[in-house]
Formats: sequence, C-alpha cells, structure tokens
Amino acid sequence: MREIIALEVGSCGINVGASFWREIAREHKLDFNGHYALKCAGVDDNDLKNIQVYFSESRTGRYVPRNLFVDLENKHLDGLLNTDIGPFFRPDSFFYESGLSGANNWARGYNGEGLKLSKRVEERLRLEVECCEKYQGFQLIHGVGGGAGGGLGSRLLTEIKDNFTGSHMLSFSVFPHVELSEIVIDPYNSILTAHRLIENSNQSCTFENKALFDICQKKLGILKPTLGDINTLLCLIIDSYTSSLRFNGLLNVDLRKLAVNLVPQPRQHFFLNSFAPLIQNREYHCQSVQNLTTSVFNPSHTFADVDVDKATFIACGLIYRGEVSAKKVDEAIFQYQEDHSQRFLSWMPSSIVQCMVQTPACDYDCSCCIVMNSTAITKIFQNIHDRFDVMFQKNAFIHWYLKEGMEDNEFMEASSNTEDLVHEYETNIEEHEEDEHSDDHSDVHSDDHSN
Ligand SMILES: Nc1nc2c(ncn2[C@@H]2O[C@H](COP(=O)(O)OP(=O)(O)O)[C@@H](O)[C@H]2O)c(=O)[nH]1
Ligand SMILES: [Mg+2]
Repeated sequence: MREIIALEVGSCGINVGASFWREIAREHKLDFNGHYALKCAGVDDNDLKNIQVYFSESRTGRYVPRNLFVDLENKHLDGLLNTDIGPFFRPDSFFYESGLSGANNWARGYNGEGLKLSKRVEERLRLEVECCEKYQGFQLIHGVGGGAGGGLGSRLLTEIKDNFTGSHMLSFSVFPHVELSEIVIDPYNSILTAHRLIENSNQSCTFENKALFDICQKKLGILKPTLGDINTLLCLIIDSYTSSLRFNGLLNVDLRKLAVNLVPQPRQHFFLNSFAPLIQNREYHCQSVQNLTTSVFNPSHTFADVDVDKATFIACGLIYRGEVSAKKVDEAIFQYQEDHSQRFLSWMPSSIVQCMVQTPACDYDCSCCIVMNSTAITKIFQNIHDRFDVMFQKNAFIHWYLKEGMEDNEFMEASSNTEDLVHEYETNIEEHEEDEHSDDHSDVHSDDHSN
C-alpha cells in the first residue's frame, strides 16, 4: 500500500486540514469515530480499497487519519479537539508548544521554539514511516505567511528533505494577498517560506485567499464569506487532487507519477488550480464533459489572483470525478488543445494528462479539477517579492528576526531565489515565442519550396 503521511501546520493548516479530513471522511463513508460505513450510505468496494493511503487501521477496526497537527500555540488545536471531528484524530497527533501566542514571526517557527518542536515531530514521523508498508511521501497544508505555517512549516520541509532520503513532498500552500493580509510581516514570512518550498517541495498547489473570497462572493453567492466558506472551497481542490490516490479509477496515478507529468524542471513545481462546477447549492446534476472542461480553463475559476488567460501552459493535469465518458474527455481535451495550441509549449508532447475517478465528490454527480503548471504563477512570486523589497529596503521589522538568530543574508538569499524562479518560468515563454517564430520562418521556407 502506498501510504501518505499528512502534516497540517499553523492556524491556516489546521483549519484547512480539518475541512479536508471532514470531507474525505464523508467520501469514504467514515464517521468521526473512524467506523465504516455512515448510516444509510451504500457500501461500495471502492470506499476501502485504497483507504490505507490516508488512514491507518487500528486493532479494533477503526480508521484513523495518518496525520499530525503542529502549531506554536494550543488555541486552535484545543478548539479542534472540542468539535465533533475531535475524536476522529489520535490524541497524540497534536503537537504544540503550550503558552505561546501571537508567534507570527517566521524566525520563531524556523529557529526558536519551532526547532525544538520539529525534533519531536521528526521522531514521530520516523515511527509513522516504520509503520507504513511502502509510504509514497508527505503532504503539508499550511499558510506561507504565518510564523507557524511559514516558519515551522519551512523547518519541517527542510528536515524531511534532509532526513527522509528520497521522500516525496506535496504541499498545499495558501499565499497571502495584499488585499487580505492581516499580518504586517507576511511578506518576510512568505519570501522565506517560498525559498524553502522551491528547494524542498516536489509539488506545491498554491492558493490565494483573495481569489477564494471572490469566488465565494461572485460564484457561490455568499455575501460575507467566512474562513470556513473559503476552506470548504479550497478543499474541493485538495479532495479532487488526492481522489486519484484514494480511489480506484481509470488512469489513476500516484504522487510521483503526477509530478513526472507536471514538472519538467524540478524547481518549477508550483501549480495553479481550478474547479468546476462552481455552483451555489451543490446540485445533483451532471454538467457535460465539454462544459466542465471549458469551465476549469476559465480564469474566473482559478483559486489564485493571476491571469491564466495570458499565460503559457507548461503542463496540466485534469481530474474528472463521477461517471464520465473517457471518449468525451479525450474529445474535450483535444478540442481545447486545438483551439489554444499557441498557449502550450511546443516541446511538451503530451502536456495535458487526465485522470478519471469514478467515485464522485460529495454532493456532486460529476466534477473536474485542474492542476496547472503555468507561467501565470510568476505573479504570486513577483507580488510577494515586491512587497518584501519595499519593507526590506527600509530595514523595517528586521530586528525581530535578527533577535531570533537570523542574518541579513538569509533574506537576500530567499529574495534572489524567488527572483530566479520567476526568471526561469519566464524563460519558458521566451523560448516558446522563439520556437513559434522559427516555425513561422520554416513555414515561409516550405512555401518557397513549393513555389
Ligand atoms: N484559507 C485560510 N487562510 C487562513 C486561515 N487562517 C489563517 N489564514 C491565512 O494564513 C496566513 C497565515 O496565518 P496563520 O495561519 O494564522 O499563521 P500561523 O498560525 O502562524 O501559521 C494568513 O495570511 C491568514 O490570512 C484559514 O482558516 N483558511
Ligand atoms: Mg497561529
């Protein structure tokens, strides 16, 4: 069995993680005591076939999430334990430093208290790995702008890369956006985290709360979206992405195979995502494959505030869920690629991979999620870089980081690594444009020949 070990770090990670476990419990028909099957739900062989990917089975036959919640304070974890989903998790899967609060400083998560905590987490990860038959890797959910999600998340990314040789890391990373940022120092936290994600993650799905907020308002008709609404939306992607690992289906893939298809250069592993249908009340009607496919490519469905319409695709993965005809999927994708060929790199032979999971997402008959490796991602990195630069030039707030043992050059290194990544993504466009021009010239030559 190809197990995954999940980590949810910091307030954002814990909240989004709780929504994720809530949703996949429903999909696999587990109640919050870990028992299969939920009353009234039909039993299906598929429910448990790959259940070990995310759950361990206890001696008493309970399914227990294979995850650790990690934070620099206990407030959110105590809160979670006291909700209906609390009993679902192992009590010893909660790791925190009690008594700390307001630890927004990345350096406290990466060095300081976070370093001590990370040693305890690492020990536990080792035990988890030993209990796995053949683990495929780790999954991290976090907010990159936080002290815990960013700083401690980065510490764990680094330790895992160094100490679990050959392991694969998938992250679901929520980036801050200037319009919805509540932490003044989040540009520092974000750039320092981005640096570690570039170096230590193998694939990262990136989200921006601003886009999620807009989708809640404009598509789902929620006037004042709460973090709960935003997290439910975000989890549509995490559920769909991981459904190909959790359920049987046509052309299913594991973490590594997904990465092979989507990541032509190891550093360029940052994905944008969108989902269809985005509808007010999750309705029980199936949209056509054609509609689902066109919708996921529609920029207004993207879970980040970027312009995918003007960007070049490096590669895409489409995950369809529900009873969907493979032939119709082939036709819809072929049609999209034909109509938008100039947006795909000429040297990537099969830049759209597809996957079909027969088990639908809860409350949907059929749906589609796209994972895009696209040059549009540069906007997220450029934004945090620009916001970082403005503050760093003034030396603002730096003393808080230096006090926790950091040095100026760590900021410079993170900043130039992020700039390099933007440049590497942009090089794809330049090369693509050159290829297109040389194609034009070769057309002229062949015309000349025929004359
Ligand atoms: N989508 C989402 N974002 C959150 C949530 N909680 C916090 N954030 C965002 O995550 C970023 C980091 O904040 P937080 O997670 O509170 O910091 P940490 O606990 O120190 O990691 C900020 O940009 C917040 O706006 C949440 O439940 N959902
Ligand atoms: Mg917090």
